[in-house]
Amino acid sequence: MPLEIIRNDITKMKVDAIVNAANHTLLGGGGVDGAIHHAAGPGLLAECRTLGGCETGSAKITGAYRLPCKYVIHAVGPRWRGGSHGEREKLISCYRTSLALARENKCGTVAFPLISSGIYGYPKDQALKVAIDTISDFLFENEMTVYLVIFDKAAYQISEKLFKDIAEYIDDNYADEHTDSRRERLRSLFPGEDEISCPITESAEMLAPAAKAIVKAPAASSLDEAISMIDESFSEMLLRKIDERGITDAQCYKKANIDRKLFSKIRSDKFYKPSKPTVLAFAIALELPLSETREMLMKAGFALSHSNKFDIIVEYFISRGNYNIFEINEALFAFDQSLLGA
Ligand code: AR6
Repeated sequence: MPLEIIRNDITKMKVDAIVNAANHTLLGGGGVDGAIHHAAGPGLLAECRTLGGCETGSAKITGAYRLPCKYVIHAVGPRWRGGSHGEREKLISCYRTSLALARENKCGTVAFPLISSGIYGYPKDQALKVAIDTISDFLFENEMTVYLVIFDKAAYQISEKLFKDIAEYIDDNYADEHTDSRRERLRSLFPGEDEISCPITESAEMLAPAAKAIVKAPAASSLDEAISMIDESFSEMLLRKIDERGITDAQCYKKANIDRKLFSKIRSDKFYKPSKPTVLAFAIALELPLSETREMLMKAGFALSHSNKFDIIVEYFISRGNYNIFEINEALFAFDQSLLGA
C-alpha cells in the first residue's frame, strides 16, 4: 500500500530510509531524534557534525549506522507559534524535501514520524493532516511506499466532532441491525427487488460473486449451461467502471492507495479474488454510490454488513459522498479497524 499508517517505533523499521524529526543543529536532541541517535550509535552523530546544520523546513541525508535501514533523512520541522508564522508551509516543505531526497537516493520505502507534533508542539490533528495531504500528493506522481509511523495512539486523532458523529452512526446502525427482520435484511442486500424468487439461507451474504445471478437465474439444465451464465466478475466490473469514469488505470489505483503490482494482477486475472478492503478501496476511488459499492462487493463474495464497525464506518463516508480514502483511513484507525487498500 503506497501510504500506510502504522503504530510502531520508527527505529525498528526495516525500510530504505527513516526520517528524523531533528533540530537545526542536526546534533541530536530528545523525542524521536534522541531515540534514533541512541539506536544508530556514535557514527551517526559524527556524520551529522560534518553537515553544518540545516534550515527549518528542509532536510539532509546520512547513513544509518546500526539502524536496520539504509539512510536517515534529518528533517527540521517548525516550532508551533500559534499557526500564523508560516508553520504549515514549513512543515509541508519538510515532507517534500525529505521525499525528494528519498527519491534521489532511490529509496522504495520510507518511514516518517509525525514531524513537529511532539516537543515542537504542532497540534497533532493538524500535523497529521499536513503529513497525509503532502505525502499523498507526492504519491500521485511517484512510485514509493511511505509509512507514517504513529508512536502513541493519542497522536492520531480525528476531530472530536467526526469521532462523535461516526460513533453515533455506528450505534444507530447496530440498533437497526438488531431490529431488522431477516426479510428486510435480504431486501437491503438485494435492493430494488420485491420478491426473492428462491429460498436463500442466512449465509447468503457470504456467497460467491455469482450468488445474485444464481438466485435470479432461470434454472439451468446442465452444469455447463449454469457456468456459462456466470455474472460479470469483480475484475471486469472494475475495468468497466474505470472506462466509464474516463480515468486511467494509474489514476484509479493511486486514488485507491493500491500498489501497481496488485492492480496488474487484478487486471490480468479475470477471476482475481480481492480482499474486502481492496474492493472498498476501489469503490471509493471510483466514487461509487452505495448501491454500486454493494454490487462490486457482491462480485467478490462480500457484502456491507451492519454487524461490524469497519463496514459501518465506510458506509458512513460513502453515504455522505466523502470519498477521501485518507480521511476514511484516519477514521478507521481511530476506531481500531483495519485500513482500506492492499
Ligand atoms: N518512533 C516513532 N515516533 C516517535 C518516536 C519513535 N521512537 N519517539 C517519539 N515519536 P518529537 P518534534 C513521535 O518531539 O516535535 C528533538 O529534541 C512523537 O510521539 O520527537 O519535531 C529534536 O532535536 C511525536 O508524535 O519531534 C528537536 O529539537 C513525533 O514523534 C525537537 O525534538 C515527533 O515528536 C523536534 O520536535
